[in-house]
Order: sequence, then structure tokens, then C-alpha cells
Amino acid sequence: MTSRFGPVAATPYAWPFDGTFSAQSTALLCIDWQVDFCGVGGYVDRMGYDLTLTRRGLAPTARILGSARAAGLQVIHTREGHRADLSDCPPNKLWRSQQIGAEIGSSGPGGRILVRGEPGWQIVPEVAPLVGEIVIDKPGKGAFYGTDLDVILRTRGITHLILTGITTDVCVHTTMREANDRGYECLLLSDCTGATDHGNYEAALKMITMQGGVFGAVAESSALDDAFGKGSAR
Ligand code: C5J
Repeated sequence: MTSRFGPVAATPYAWPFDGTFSAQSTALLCIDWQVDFCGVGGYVDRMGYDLTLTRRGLAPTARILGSARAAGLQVIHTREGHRADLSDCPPNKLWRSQQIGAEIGSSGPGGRILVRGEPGWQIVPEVAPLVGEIVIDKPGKGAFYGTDLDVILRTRGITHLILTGITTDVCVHTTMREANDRGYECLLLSDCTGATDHGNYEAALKMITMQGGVFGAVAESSALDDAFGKGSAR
């Protein structure tokens, strides 16, 4: 028996394009909900950005995570971070972080910035992975680059992706674009994401909706909950 849901009321089209989605073939992606991007003393904080903007999607994500787990979707988390010796950190990325006063690998209140295993690199407790949920460690912005995410999705028969995470305009957008190019049908939950700049958040959402949904569609998490509520076992 398989649970089917949808469509979800979304922009610019009712998601997914093929009418409904199944729990088995859909994953909820939780992108980079790390202290470094939404916690005090992390990378974003050290760059001087407003943490309320990146934290805005945390509570809605915690809620929809519960709904998705209950509906039987697969949940996959990602973390951006580098090896302790920074051998996987391109010199231009390192240099740019120095310019803005948040040098990758330097020590701060959250340990070494964007380094794997450090306190700042951890996923925040509100949306922490459960035992058995897949966690993808990535050196870049996109979750497909330099990782085994695509192999895992294809092995598990996942064709549809629902995205949450931070930041909307950087790692979430890059991942959604990478996924879209690989043929995954993507939905971004607009209240479950945030950027370091509100204008960038709005622009990132708008970009998705151009050209009939150039990278997929955008919906509020309440619309996904509505779809879960009307789901059926077939
Ligand atoms: C950034 C991310 N913004 N997770 N990373 O550098 O979006």
C-alpha cells in the first residue's frame, strides 16, 4: 500500500506537475539548518547579518518535519562544512570569508567556522535529524556537488523533492537548481526558508515562479499540510 497526496496549492502551478506524489517517492530536504547559518556566534552572525531573517523558517520547518515524518516521507538533511585541514575549501571561498571578517576555519564562539564536527556546524536542535535519517555533508552550496545525494535519491526511487532550509538565495536555490536539472520535481516551502537579506529572499522565491516554474514551484507549508490531510492509501 502506498500513500498518495496532492496536489498542493502552489505558485505558479498546483504541485506536482504530475498531479499527486507518493510518500515513497518524495523526500523532504532540510538544507543547512546549522548553527553557522542561524545561531549566535556562527558564520552568518560573524558576518554581521540579522539572525532573525535566517531563523524565521525554523518553527514552521519543525512543524512540517513532524507532518512529513508522520506521512511517511523520507527526510534528508544537509550540512555545509569543510575538513579540519580545509583541503576541500577552495582558496577563493576562503579568501572571501576573510574579507567579510568570518574566516572559514577561524575560531569563534561556535568553534571553528564551517568546519565539520565543530559546535557551529551542528544542525540546531529544533530540526535535528532522527536516528536513521540521511545526512549529506557538502563542501559547497549545492547539495549535489561533491556528494552522493543523487545516487541515494535514485537508489531509493525518489523523484519529488520538497525543500526547506537556509539560505534561500544561496544553498537552497543552488540545490533546487541542481535538482531541477537532474529531473527532480521540486517544491520550496516559502515559510520554511530565509535569507540574510529580505529582498534576496523575495527575489529568490520570485525567480522560481518565472517561465511557468523554471525550477519548480513555491507553496506555504500549510498547503502541504492540507495535502497530507487529504491523502489516501492506494
Ligand atoms: C551560505 C548556505 N549562505 N547554507 N550557505 O553561504 O546558504
